Amino acid sequence: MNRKRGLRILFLDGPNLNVLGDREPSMYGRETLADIRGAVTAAARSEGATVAFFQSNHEGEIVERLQSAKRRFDGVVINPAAYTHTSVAIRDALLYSGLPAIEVHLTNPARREEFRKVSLVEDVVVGRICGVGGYGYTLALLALLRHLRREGARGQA
Ligand code: DHK
Repeated sequence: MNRKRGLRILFLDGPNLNVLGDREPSMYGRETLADIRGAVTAAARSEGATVAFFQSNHEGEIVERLQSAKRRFDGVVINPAAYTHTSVAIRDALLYSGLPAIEVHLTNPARREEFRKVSLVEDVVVGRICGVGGYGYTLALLALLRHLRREGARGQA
């Protein structure tokens, strides 16, 4: 952690999250990814943290972004979307990055179809925030910053 620069958090979003607002609004809401990013950016500014965003519909691109995040970020907020339920590759890349992560979902997958009840990253993240829509991203940022600051303080003790 670099105290002068502030903590750097990478937000990663998986497939179909680029069409939020237009996609099954009764399920995912009317908020767009740009709206969510705006709220996260404002929260990051007041926390003195730096945020970067990446969305892809392609598994390999998410894997590559996680690989390159190692040593360039302090933590990750990830919504792997449909890849949550299928991608060993994203799980492995998250482990490779060595970065503490929070898993976010707009909906609560536990209340949906059986196949959404499996998360291949749930046991390698610090925590999960589900079912509160786009607000979950801001909550994830605050939770991750708190986690990192606590870990940092512990490291100095
Ligand atoms: C988003 C998706 O695209 C789904 O495939 C997941 C997740 C749930 C969400 O709630 O953010 O099953």
